[in-house]
Amino acid sequence: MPPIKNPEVRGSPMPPEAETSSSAFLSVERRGAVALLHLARPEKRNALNDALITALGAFFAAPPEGVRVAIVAGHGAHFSAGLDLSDITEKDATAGMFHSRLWHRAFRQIAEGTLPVIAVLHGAVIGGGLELASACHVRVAERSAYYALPEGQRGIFVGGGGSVRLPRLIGLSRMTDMMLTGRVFSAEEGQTIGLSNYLVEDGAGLALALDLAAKVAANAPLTNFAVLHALPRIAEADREGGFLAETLMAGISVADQEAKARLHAFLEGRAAKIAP
Ligand code: 1HE
Repeated sequence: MPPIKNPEVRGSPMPPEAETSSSAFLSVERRGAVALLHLARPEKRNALNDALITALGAFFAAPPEGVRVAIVAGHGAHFSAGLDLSDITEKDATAGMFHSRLWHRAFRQIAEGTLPVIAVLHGAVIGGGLELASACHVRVAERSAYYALPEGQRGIFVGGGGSVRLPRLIGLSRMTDMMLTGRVFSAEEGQTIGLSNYLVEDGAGLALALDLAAKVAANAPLTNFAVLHALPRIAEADREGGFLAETLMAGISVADQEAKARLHAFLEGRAAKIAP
Protein backbone atom coordinates (compact mmCIF):
# COMPACT_ATOMS: atom_id res chain seq x y z
CA MET A 1 0.00 0.00 0.00
CA PRO A 2 1.38 3.46 -0.82
CA PRO A 3 1.81 5.63 2.26
CA ILE A 4 -0.94 8.17 2.78
CA LYS A 5 0.50 11.53 1.84
CA ASN A 6 -1.24 13.75 4.38
CA PRO A 7 1.10 14.16 7.35
CA GLU A 8 -1.84 13.79 9.75
CA VAL A 9 -2.40 10.19 8.65
CA ARG A 10 0.71 8.17 8.06
CA GLY A 11 0.67 4.94 6.15
CA SER A 12 2.76 1.95 7.06
CA PRO A 13 4.49 -0.69 4.96
CA MET A 14 3.31 -3.50 7.27
CA PRO A 15 1.25 -6.38 5.84
CA PRO A 16 -2.51 -5.65 5.54
CA GLU A 17 -3.71 -7.54 8.65
CA ALA A 18 -1.32 -5.68 10.92
CA GLU A 19 -1.30 -2.44 9.05
CA THR A 20 -1.95 0.64 11.12
CA SER A 21 -1.65 4.32 10.54
CA SER A 22 -2.32 7.06 12.95
CA SER A 23 -2.06 10.73 13.70
CA ALA A 24 -1.92 12.57 16.96
CA PHE A 25 -5.70 12.42 17.30
CA LEU A 26 -6.88 9.66 14.95
CA SER A 27 -5.82 6.04 15.14
CA VAL A 28 -6.32 3.82 12.11
CA GLU A 29 -6.10 0.06 12.25
CA ARG A 30 -6.48 -2.26 9.29
CA ARG A 31 -8.39 -5.52 9.67
CA GLY A 32 -8.42 -7.09 6.23
CA ALA A 33 -10.90 -5.13 4.11
CA VAL A 34 -12.02 -3.08 7.12
CA ALA A 35 -10.36 0.11 8.34
CA LEU A 36 -11.06 0.77 12.00
CA LEU A 37 -10.73 4.44 12.88
CA HIS A 38 -10.80 5.69 16.46
CA LEU A 39 -11.10 9.32 17.50
CA ALA A 40 -8.15 9.32 19.87
CA ARG A 41 -8.45 12.36 22.12
CA PRO A 42 -10.14 10.82 25.15
CA GLU A 43 -8.63 13.35 27.55
CA LYS A 44 -10.66 16.01 25.70
CA ARG A 45 -13.63 13.67 25.22
CA ASN A 46 -12.72 13.40 21.52
CA ALA A 47 -13.50 17.07 20.92
CA LEU A 48 -13.01 17.66 17.20
CA ASN A 49 -10.20 20.10 16.51
CA ASP A 50 -8.92 21.13 13.06
CA ALA A 51 -6.19 18.48 13.05
CA LEU A 52 -8.65 15.69 13.77
CA ILE A 53 -11.13 16.91 11.17
CA THR A 54 -8.29 17.22 8.63
CA ALA A 55 -7.05 13.72 9.44
CA LEU A 56 -10.53 12.27 8.96
CA GLY A 57 -10.92 14.07 5.63
CA ALA A 58 -7.48 12.94 4.48
CA PHE A 59 -8.17 9.30 5.31
CA PHE A 60 -11.48 9.19 3.47
CA ALA A 61 -10.15 11.16 0.50
CA ALA A 62 -7.58 8.42 -0.17
CA PRO A 63 -8.40 5.21 1.69
CA PRO A 64 -5.69 2.53 1.56
CA GLU A 65 -5.98 0.15 -1.35
CA GLY A 66 -7.98 -2.94 -0.51
CA VAL A 67 -10.04 -1.29 2.22
CA ARG A 68 -13.73 -1.70 1.42
CA VAL A 69 -15.49 -0.53 4.58
CA ALA A 70 -14.62 1.80 7.44
CA ILE A 71 -15.72 1.92 11.05
CA VAL A 72 -15.51 5.15 13.06
CA ALA A 73 -15.53 4.86 16.84
CA GLY A 74 -14.17 6.81 19.79
CA HIS A 75 -11.58 6.00 22.43
CA GLY A 76 -12.50 6.62 26.05
CA ALA A 77 -15.90 7.06 27.65
CA HIS A 78 -17.48 9.14 24.86
CA PHE A 79 -17.80 9.07 21.09
CA SER A 80 -17.29 12.82 20.82
CA ALA A 81 -18.00 16.04 22.73
CA GLY A 82 -18.31 17.85 19.38
CA LEU A 83 -16.41 20.85 18.14
CA ASP A 84 -13.31 21.73 20.12
CA LEU A 85 -14.69 24.98 21.46
CA SER A 86 -11.20 26.37 22.01
CA ASP A 87 -10.68 26.36 18.22
CA ILE A 88 -13.22 29.09 17.53
CA THR A 89 -12.97 31.62 20.34
CA GLU A 90 -10.86 34.07 18.29
CA LYS A 91 -12.40 33.57 14.85
CA ASP A 92 -14.18 36.35 12.94
CA ALA A 93 -17.12 35.61 10.63
CA THR A 94 -14.94 34.85 7.60
CA ALA A 95 -12.65 32.50 9.51
CA GLY A 96 -15.76 30.89 11.01
CA MET A 97 -17.16 30.23 7.54
CA PHE A 98 -13.89 28.69 6.32
CA HIS A 99 -13.83 26.58 9.48
CA SER A 100 -17.30 25.26 8.69
CA ARG A 101 -16.20 24.59 5.12
CA LEU A 102 -13.25 22.53 6.42
CA TRP A 103 -15.76 20.33 8.23
CA HIS A 104 -18.02 20.15 5.18
CA ARG A 105 -15.16 18.96 2.99
CA ALA A 106 -14.07 16.32 5.49
CA PHE A 107 -17.56 15.00 6.18
CA ARG A 108 -18.41 14.92 2.49
CA GLN A 109 -15.39 12.66 2.03
CA ILE A 110 -17.17 10.34 4.48
CA ALA A 111 -20.75 10.67 3.25
CA GLU A 112 -19.94 10.84 -0.46
CA GLY A 113 -16.63 9.02 -0.58
CA THR A 114 -15.74 5.56 -1.77
CA LEU A 115 -16.24 3.60 1.47
CA PRO A 116 -19.41 2.64 3.32
CA VAL A 117 -18.84 3.93 6.86
CA ILE A 118 -20.28 2.49 10.07
CA ALA A 119 -20.24 4.62 13.22
CA VAL A 120 -20.08 3.07 16.68
CA LEU A 121 -21.63 5.49 19.18
CA HIS A 122 -21.26 5.50 22.94
CA GLY A 123 -21.41 8.11 25.68
CA ALA A 124 -21.68 11.70 24.49
CA VAL A 125 -22.57 12.13 20.83
CA ILE A 126 -22.78 15.87 20.97
CA GLY A 127 -22.87 18.75 18.49
CA GLY A 128 -20.21 18.15 15.86
CA GLY A 129 -19.93 14.56 17.11
CA LEU A 130 -23.54 14.03 16.08
CA GLU A 131 -22.82 15.76 12.78
CA LEU A 132 -19.95 13.30 12.22
CA ALA A 133 -22.22 10.37 13.11
CA SER A 134 -24.87 11.63 10.70
CA ALA A 135 -22.32 11.74 7.85
CA CYS A 136 -21.74 7.99 8.30
CA HIS A 137 -23.95 5.49 6.50
CA VAL A 138 -24.88 3.11 9.33
CA ARG A 139 -24.96 3.90 13.05
CA VAL A 140 -24.56 1.35 15.83
CA ALA A 141 -25.33 2.79 19.27
CA GLU A 142 -24.47 1.35 22.65
CA ARG A 143 -26.87 1.95 25.55
CA SER A 144 -24.58 4.59 27.06
CA ALA A 145 -24.99 6.83 24.01
CA TYR A 146 -26.81 10.12 24.32
CA TYR A 147 -27.37 12.82 21.76
CA ALA A 148 -27.46 16.60 22.12
CA LEU A 149 -27.03 19.76 20.07
CA PRO A 150 -25.97 22.34 22.68
CA GLU A 151 -25.00 24.93 20.08
CA GLY A 152 -27.70 27.25 21.42
CA GLN A 153 -26.13 27.09 24.88
CA ARG A 154 -22.74 27.98 23.39
CA GLY A 155 -24.15 30.79 21.21
CA ILE A 156 -23.21 29.16 17.92
CA PHE A 157 -24.84 27.15 15.12
CA VAL A 158 -24.13 23.75 13.64
CA GLY A 159 -21.38 23.95 11.02
CA GLY A 160 -20.54 20.39 10.04
CA GLY A 161 -23.49 19.69 7.77
CA GLY A 162 -25.88 18.98 10.64
CA SER A 163 -28.64 21.26 9.40
CA VAL A 164 -28.61 19.42 6.08
CA ARG A 165 -28.23 15.83 7.28
CA LEU A 166 -30.01 15.69 10.64
CA PRO A 167 -33.46 16.93 9.53
CA ARG A 168 -33.38 14.23 6.86
CA LEU A 169 -32.52 11.66 9.53
CA ILE A 170 -34.83 12.63 12.40
CA GLY A 171 -37.03 15.41 11.02
CA LEU A 172 -36.77 19.18 11.20
CA SER A 173 -39.08 19.39 14.22
CA ARG A 174 -36.89 17.13 16.40
CA MET A 175 -33.71 18.94 15.45
CA THR A 176 -35.37 22.28 16.15
CA ASP A 177 -36.42 21.00 19.58
CA MET A 178 -32.88 19.75 20.33
CA MET A 179 -31.34 23.08 19.35
CA LEU A 180 -33.90 25.37 20.98
CA THR A 181 -34.49 23.54 24.26
CA GLY A 182 -31.23 21.65 24.66
CA ARG A 183 -33.17 18.38 24.65
CA VAL A 184 -30.99 15.32 25.17
CA PHE A 185 -32.09 12.06 23.59
CA SER A 186 -31.15 8.76 25.23
CA ALA A 187 -29.83 5.81 23.23
CA GLU A 188 -33.27 4.21 23.34
CA GLU A 189 -34.94 7.39 22.11
CA GLY A 190 -32.25 7.78 19.45
CA GLN A 191 -33.03 4.30 18.21
CA THR A 192 -36.75 5.07 18.08
CA ILE A 193 -36.37 8.33 16.15
CA GLY A 194 -33.80 7.00 13.68
CA LEU A 195 -30.52 8.38 14.99
CA SER A 196 -29.18 4.85 15.25
CA ASN A 197 -29.83 1.81 13.10
CA TYR A 198 -28.82 -0.69 15.79
CA LEU A 199 -28.89 -0.52 19.59
CA VAL A 200 -26.67 -2.88 21.60
CA GLU A 201 -25.41 -3.31 25.14
CA ASP A 202 -22.41 -1.31 26.29
CA GLY A 203 -19.19 -2.70 24.88
CA ALA A 204 -20.94 -4.67 22.12
CA GLY A 205 -20.91 -1.97 19.43
CA LEU A 206 -17.59 -2.74 17.82
CA ALA A 207 -18.27 -6.46 17.48
CA LEU A 208 -21.57 -5.75 15.75
CA ALA A 209 -19.96 -3.10 13.54
CA LEU A 210 -17.26 -5.58 12.46
CA ASP A 211 -19.94 -8.14 11.73
CA LEU A 212 -21.89 -5.61 9.65
CA ALA A 213 -18.71 -4.46 7.92
CA ALA A 214 -18.02 -8.02 6.79
CA LYS A 215 -21.48 -8.16 5.23
CA VAL A 216 -21.01 -4.79 3.51
CA ALA A 217 -17.61 -5.86 2.19
CA ALA A 218 -19.14 -9.03 0.76
CA ASN A 219 -21.52 -7.06 -1.49
CA ALA A 220 -20.72 -6.39 -5.12
CA PRO A 221 -18.75 -3.12 -5.32
CA LEU A 222 -21.20 -1.78 -7.90
CA THR A 223 -24.13 -2.26 -5.55
CA ASN A 224 -22.31 -0.47 -2.72
CA PHE A 225 -21.47 2.34 -5.15
CA ALA A 226 -25.12 2.64 -6.15
CA VAL A 227 -26.28 2.67 -2.53
CA LEU A 228 -23.78 5.39 -1.57
CA HIS A 229 -23.99 7.56 -4.66
CA ALA A 230 -27.20 6.90 -6.57
CA LEU A 231 -29.67 6.12 -3.78
CA PRO A 232 -29.34 9.40 -1.80
CA ARG A 233 -29.74 11.42 -4.99
CA ILE A 234 -32.68 9.38 -6.23
CA ALA A 235 -34.34 9.72 -2.81
CA GLU A 236 -34.17 13.50 -3.13
CA ALA A 237 -34.90 13.78 -6.84
CA ASP A 238 -38.28 14.54 -8.37
CA ARG A 239 -40.25 11.33 -8.97
CA GLU A 240 -39.75 11.14 -12.71
CA GLY A 241 -36.05 11.96 -12.51
CA GLY A 242 -35.73 9.43 -9.70
CA PHE A 243 -37.41 6.66 -11.68
CA LEU A 244 -35.15 7.37 -14.65
CA ALA A 245 -31.97 7.43 -12.53
CA GLU A 246 -33.05 4.14 -10.93
CA THR A 247 -33.60 2.61 -14.36
CA LEU A 248 -30.15 3.67 -15.52
CA MET A 249 -28.49 2.32 -12.38
CA ALA A 250 -30.47 -0.93 -12.62
CA GLY A 251 -29.41 -1.39 -16.24
CA ILE A 252 -25.78 -0.79 -15.45
CA SER A 253 -25.91 -3.19 -12.51
CA VAL A 254 -27.32 -6.15 -14.44
CA ALA A 255 -24.62 -5.75 -17.07
CA ASP A 256 -21.88 -6.04 -14.43
CA GLN A 257 -19.87 -9.28 -14.61
CA GLU A 258 -19.99 -9.59 -10.85
CA ALA A 259 -23.80 -9.52 -10.97
CA LYS A 260 -23.83 -12.22 -13.62
CA ALA A 261 -21.58 -14.47 -11.56
CA ARG A 262 -23.71 -13.94 -8.45
CA LEU A 263 -27.01 -14.53 -10.26
CA HIS A 264 -25.72 -17.78 -11.75
CA ALA A 265 -24.39 -18.85 -8.35
CA PHE A 266 -27.86 -18.49 -6.84
CA LEU A 267 -29.67 -20.15 -9.73
CA GLU A 268 -27.26 -23.08 -9.59
CA GLY A 269 -27.77 -23.51 -5.84
CA ARG A 270 -24.31 -22.22 -4.88
CA ALA A 271 -25.38 -19.06 -3.02
CA ALA A 272 -26.81 -18.64 0.46
CA LYS A 273 -30.57 -18.28 0.81
CA ILE A 274 -32.04 -15.37 2.69
CA ALA A 275 -32.92 -16.47 6.22
CA PRO A 276 -35.23 -14.56 8.61
C1 1HE B 1 -13.70 20.13 25.63
C2 1HE B 1 -14.91 19.88 25.00
C3 1HE B 1 -15.22 20.61 23.82
C4 1HE B 1 -14.78 18.60 26.71
N1 1HE B 1 -14.32 21.51 23.39
N2 1HE B 1 -12.84 21.04 25.16
N3 1HE B 1 -19.78 20.65 22.70
C5 1HE B 1 -20.23 20.84 23.92
O1 1HE B 1 -20.75 21.89 24.26
C6 1HE B 1 -20.00 19.73 24.90
C7 1HE B 1 -19.05 20.17 25.99
N4 1HE B 1 -18.57 19.04 26.80
C8 1HE B 1 -19.30 18.49 27.80
O2 1HE B 1 -20.47 18.78 28.00
C9 1HE B 1 -18.58 17.50 28.66
O3 1HE B 1 -17.19 17.68 28.50
C10 1HE B 1 -18.91 16.01 28.35
C11 1HE B 1 -20.35 15.72 28.81
C12 1HE B 1 -18.75 15.66 26.90
C13 1HE B 1 -17.94 15.10 29.15
O4 1HE B 1 -17.96 15.45 30.51
P1 1HE B 1 -16.78 14.94 31.45
O5 1HE B 1 -17.13 15.37 32.86
O6 1HE B 1 -16.53 13.49 31.20
O7 1HE B 1 -15.45 15.68 30.95
P2 1HE B 1 -15.00 17.20 31.19
O8 1HE B 1 -14.30 17.32 32.52
O9 1HE B 1 -16.12 18.16 30.96
O10 1HE B 1 -13.96 17.42 30.00
C14 1HE B 1 -12.66 16.87 30.02
C15 1HE B 1 -11.76 17.84 29.28
O11 1HE B 1 -12.22 17.95 27.93
C16 1HE B 1 -11.85 19.27 29.84
O12 1HE B 1 -10.62 19.89 29.63
P3 1HE B 1 -9.53 19.96 30.82
O13 1HE B 1 -8.36 20.66 30.21
O14 1HE B 1 -10.20 20.74 31.93
O15 1HE B 1 -9.23 18.55 31.23
C17 1HE B 1 -12.89 19.92 28.95
O16 1HE B 1 -12.74 21.33 28.90
C18 1HE B 1 -12.54 19.30 27.62
N5 1HE B 1 -13.65 19.32 26.70
N6 1HE B 1 -15.58 18.92 25.69
C19 1HE B 1 -13.17 21.71 24.05
N7 1HE B 1 -16.35 20.40 23.13
C20 1HE B 1 -18.97 22.39 13.42
S1 1HE B 1 -19.95 23.15 14.51
C21 1HE B 1 -20.24 22.05 15.80
C22 1HE B 1 -20.71 22.80 17.00
C23 1HE B 1 -20.61 21.98 18.25
O17 1HE B 1 -20.13 20.89 18.26
S2 1HE B 1 -21.28 22.70 19.64
C24 1HE B 1 -21.12 21.49 20.87
C25 1HE B 1 -19.83 21.61 21.62
